[in-house]
Amino acid sequence: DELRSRAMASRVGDPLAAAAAETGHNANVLIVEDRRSAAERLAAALGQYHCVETVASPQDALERAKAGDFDVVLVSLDLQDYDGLRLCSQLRSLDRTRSVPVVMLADPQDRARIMRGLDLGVHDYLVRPIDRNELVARVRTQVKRKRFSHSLRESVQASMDLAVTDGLTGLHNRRYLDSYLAGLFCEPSLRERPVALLLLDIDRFKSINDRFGHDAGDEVLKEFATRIRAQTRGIDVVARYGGEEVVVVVPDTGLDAARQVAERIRERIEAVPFQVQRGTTAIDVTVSIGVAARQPEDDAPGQMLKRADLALYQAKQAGRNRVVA
Ligand code: GH3
Ligand code: MG
Ligand code: MG
Ligand code: MG
Repeated sequence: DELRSRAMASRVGDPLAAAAAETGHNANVLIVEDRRSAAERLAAALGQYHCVETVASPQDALERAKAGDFDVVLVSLDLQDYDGLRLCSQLRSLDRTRSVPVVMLADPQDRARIMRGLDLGVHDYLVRPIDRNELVARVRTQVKRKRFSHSLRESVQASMDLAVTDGLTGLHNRRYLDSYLAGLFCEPSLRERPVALLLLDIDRFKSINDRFGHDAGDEVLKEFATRIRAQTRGIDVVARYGGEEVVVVVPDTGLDAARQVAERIRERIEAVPFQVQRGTTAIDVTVSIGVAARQPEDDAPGQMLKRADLALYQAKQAGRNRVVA
């Protein structure tokens, strides 16, 4: 739910940020201009709407652009002893500055360089003498464009996260697990490597719901996920497989090591009762775990899952709260 509401928030947006993005005001603007009077005129015009910083040398410009969080950079094409176009090209190609719009400040005889700049991906240009209103308008357009593409990227990312994440536990979801497992059997480099899988199922979870309510059951599931994650490595994939079932994929691991991981998880679930309803209720929870490793003859993840499921069934039959491998 938290993930979902976070995604919603970034899509709907913070109203203040949205308003600023719409007007294109209050941006951080970097001006690269070594003629003092020209630099002052530009700063005065833009300073009404934005936070402006001025530098005179291309070295300072690169340093500030890499370190700072600028929404737009204005570059004079005729810097002393330096081709401003080269600076534009560097700004466009460096990872740290690539997403910042660049506007060239050119002289009327600079047509050829303006064309080359546009070819390099420079976003816009202004020809001297620079009209104040046009300057303000063009900077604003670039700021809006940058903010829009930034928020678009964030909301696309949020939707992608949602598509592979379980809303209740924050674990990966079944869809993610399925494609991850499929990858282990497709990629030639991965086919040869050992991999094992744990299938975990909370014991008598129905009765936890019945005794303490569905919301308490949800809290148990979240804590269950947290404890599993605490006992696994970064490269292990932990996914919610079904209601109260979780799959852990342990790459580069054989059956014995996987059994030890499972035993450690089982122990950590049993050892400390789950606190729910703001600490007012403590619930004893246990888990049964089936473990399986990839066999040389396996050609699809379903076979390994089926063996883990069978092992889980045996763990339940044998009295629950145990690991069968
Ligand atoms: P066993 O030891 O055999 O696994 O018994 P069990 O009660 O855990 O097994 P069963 O599969 O019969 O019950 C699982 C229950 O999990 C039933 C379902 O209502 C509950 N459940 C599934 N998803 C959720 C959920 O998201 N939240 C809560 N609170 N309960 C869920
Ligand atoms: Mg179940
Ligand atoms: Mg069951
Ligand atoms: Mg169960």
